[in-house]
Amino acid sequence: MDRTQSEKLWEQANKTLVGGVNSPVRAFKGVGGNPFFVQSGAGAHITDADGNKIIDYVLSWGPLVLGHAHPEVVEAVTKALEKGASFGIPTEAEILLAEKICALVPSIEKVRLVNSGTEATMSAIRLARGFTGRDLVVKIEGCYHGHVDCLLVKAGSGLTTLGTPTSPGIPESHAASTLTVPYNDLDAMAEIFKAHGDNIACLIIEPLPGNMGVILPEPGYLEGLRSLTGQHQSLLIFDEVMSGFRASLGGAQAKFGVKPDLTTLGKVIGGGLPVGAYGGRADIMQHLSPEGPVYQAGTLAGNPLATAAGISTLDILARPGVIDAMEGQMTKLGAGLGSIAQEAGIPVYQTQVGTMGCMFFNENPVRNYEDATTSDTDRYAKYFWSMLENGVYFAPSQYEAGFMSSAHDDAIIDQTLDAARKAFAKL
Ligand code: HOZ
Repeated sequence: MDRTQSEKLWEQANKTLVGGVNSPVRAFKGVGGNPFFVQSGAGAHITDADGNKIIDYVLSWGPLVLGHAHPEVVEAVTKALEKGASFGIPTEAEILLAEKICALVPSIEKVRLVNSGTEATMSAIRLARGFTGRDLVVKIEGCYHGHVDCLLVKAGSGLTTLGTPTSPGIPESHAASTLTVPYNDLDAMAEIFKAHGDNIACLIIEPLPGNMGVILPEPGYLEGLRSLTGQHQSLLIFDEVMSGFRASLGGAQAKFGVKPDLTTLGKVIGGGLPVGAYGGRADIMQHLSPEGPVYQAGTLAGNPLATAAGISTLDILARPGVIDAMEGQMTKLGAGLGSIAQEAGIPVYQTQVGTMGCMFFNENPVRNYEDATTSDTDRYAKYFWSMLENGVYFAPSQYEAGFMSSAHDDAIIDQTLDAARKAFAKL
């Protein structure tokens, strides 16, 4: 695989961009070596700076449920751009996107659009604190909620990949307001609530974690969190930035039948453009300015290009059979990879919910962050590079999810499995 142009761009990038990138996990530190540069995307493929055509299972880290540059999404965004890129004045498209979100996500009665998942979680935490008049936040070890100060404690995704799950630069007082508990451990959670329940504003969790690899909630776990938070009048926040519209059309909350008080969203609702959202019970949301005193604002919030992309993406995704077909392809891919691994005698532990999934290089089940970190990351790195060499891009870290799009047809899955046979033969 020719990488001449990518290597040149990498050298150039490092002169002006910190570490050559604008988001750390892109630097490929989790697998070693240098990243490739992308030139364009179409459907299930991206084309790199050297003209290599690569099958993409990262899909911009999740948003591109319809694949790259879906013609209807491109048309919607183009039409919106022709009418003006930003107004900072209400537009009808904001209402339409809000209505779609409220209709699809079971617990959302009212919603606020923002510009990223980080903004959504940061604002949801502020709202929870403002609503309850309490300060403490409980988070789960290995869950990642963007780069919000009080949530960068024992966080997954890029932090775990880089081996620094808690970031310097966060005042002691911020970190002290965050309590952490392992995923899938209801007893530990009950202890925390017993000790601090009266001061806990909220428990924030990825109900289907995707930032320490994809880990499944054990039966009764999410229900247990719902009942504990309810008993202590603390709010339950589901971070569905990743699982929203992927675990199912209504997210993990619809899939597992547990309703949080607040939900944070991002990725899919922007169809590839920068968007986030938080929403939930109307009586909580009405504490937000201008209805209530909790302040949060944004010049580009509800941006017309982003809302156009989001509306079009959700419209297509909600068509009969679309998400089911994608889920079927994910299952086919997982089953294929599983049997190839087994034939090669390489132990793997696989997870899948809806259109997201993960293959841990681990001989044991992975049920929390500690388990995830026992995975063989060196073997993952070899697998990653071998797959890329054979034209398939999975995330450059064992601790990220794999994503399916509606553009991944049977031929693409078969091609992926051919590449995997070659990769596993070398492991
Ligand atoms: N938050 C993303 C991983 N879960 C990383 C996004 C990026 O680096 O582009």
